[in-house]
Amino acid sequence: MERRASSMRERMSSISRESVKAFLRRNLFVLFTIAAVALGVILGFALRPHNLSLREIKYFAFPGELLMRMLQMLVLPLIVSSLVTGISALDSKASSKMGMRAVVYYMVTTLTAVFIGIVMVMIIRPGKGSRDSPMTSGNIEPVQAADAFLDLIRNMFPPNLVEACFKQYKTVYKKIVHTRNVTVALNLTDSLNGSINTTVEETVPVSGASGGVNALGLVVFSMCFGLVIGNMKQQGQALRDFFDCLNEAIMRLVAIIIWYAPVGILFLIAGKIVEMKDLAQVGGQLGMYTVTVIVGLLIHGLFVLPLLYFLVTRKNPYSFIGGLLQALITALGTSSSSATLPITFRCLEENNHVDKRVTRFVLPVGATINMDGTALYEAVAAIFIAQVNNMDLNFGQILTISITATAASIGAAGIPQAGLVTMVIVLTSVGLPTDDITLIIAVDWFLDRLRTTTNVLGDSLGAGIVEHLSRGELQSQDAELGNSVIEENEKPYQLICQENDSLKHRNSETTM
Ligand code: 7O9
Repeated sequence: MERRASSMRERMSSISRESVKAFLRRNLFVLFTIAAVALGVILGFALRPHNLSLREIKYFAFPGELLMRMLQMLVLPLIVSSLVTGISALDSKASSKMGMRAVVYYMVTTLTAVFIGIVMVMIIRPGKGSRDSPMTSGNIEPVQAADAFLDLIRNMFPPNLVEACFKQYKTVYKKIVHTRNVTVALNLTDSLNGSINTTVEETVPVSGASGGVNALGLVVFSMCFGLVIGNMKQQGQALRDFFDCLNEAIMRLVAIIIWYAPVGILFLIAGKIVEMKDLAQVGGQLGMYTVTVIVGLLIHGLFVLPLLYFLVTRKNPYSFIGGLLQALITALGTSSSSATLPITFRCLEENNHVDKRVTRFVLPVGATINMDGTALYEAVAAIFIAQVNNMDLNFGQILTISITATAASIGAAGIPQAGLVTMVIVLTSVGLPTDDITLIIAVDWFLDRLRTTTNVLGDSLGAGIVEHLSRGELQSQDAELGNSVIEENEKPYQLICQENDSLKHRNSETTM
């Protein structure tokens, strides 16, 4: 009797030990990543009193820089291959329906984010009181909104695909002096006319370029390309296989790089903390402004978006967000939603089991045009600057700010040097002074990280919502057996995973 009880106890403890081990194994990356953030913050603050020189800080942050470079290396082949296969795997009716759903989701959430931002900045009123002096001085280049808009459209159609991988079109201004023949009336009564030559100086927009990936152009091209090869039936099979295989290969590279991510994030965060100016300086209006943006982002990311997810799918949004933790922390560390894209893909597909046909389609488009955090931030910043200048905005002006902030967040990836340029456009649309942007630059690096996290969260929950809404089309496509390229490759892989799980044995290939 006693022996049996003790063996039971032994088995129980071994089971719980097993389950703890399984839990640790499953969440190893996330635990590492959270530990990396904590260590990074501690290390950063521990090194601050040592007053490192700028050169030393640069060397110190080097491992973080490496992570950024590795992630960015993957982004280009990843978005092209995933968009091409994502769209070609769906028939055109299914992809247009899914596209519509995604666009409606993007519009609704971006407008909600702007609304929350405006309500928060109206309630907290961070700009009232005596005026802070700008911490940095610099001149803000004036931008013509019309030219920025035309640049956006131009960037959608890159004339050279290779160049689109590293350059964007940007309008630059040139002063040109030219003579113009002007007809003048010499004598009004006799209608005696003559002509004289005058020199006029004119500022003309000419073509220029700015560094950076032309994401919009590549996204437009890849979507059209995917649509076309999807309709090519048997003839397009070779290309579909090629891009599918390319995508799979890139995802395996992601699985390798993800091991390095905690180290990179540790140094990215520690480096930034060592580098930042003294926090005590950020007080008064700027401090309240930072709080306003943070509260707005928290409300949007932790309540509004999860509520929307719950209302649509009736599933627990917070367990979905739990699966995304690593992507969110990477966004916090890198402050770039495009660099985070490889990790976002992996979290959604591996942890949350979102259909690959959805993630491949929705995530790259979301990373390019859906930026809830950015829209909220720009609206708050514009109204903050109005408050600092004691300007009362009427309803029409607030509406203008919401529309331009939404448009700016959608177009950001297509506008060269977007950060400042979009801010200038929002401010000039209601006649606010653009020089006051220098007021908020001091905290921009910090708020950028938080809004990037919100952007990634919005894209990911969007993928979950679109998958739920499109399950009808996805299932009917599954039923047409053997039609989908993805299904063929996916089945054996899933089988291997299941087998391995039941054997409690992992071979290195499946964990990758
Ligand atoms: C934030 F997904 C890709 F690969 F197609 C892609 C590549 C590049 C998508 C977008 C981009 C890109 O260049 N985006 C971009 C985003 C360019 C300029 C500004 C921004 C806005 O960035 C956000 C912000 O500053 O609020 C934020 N840092 O989400 O990355």
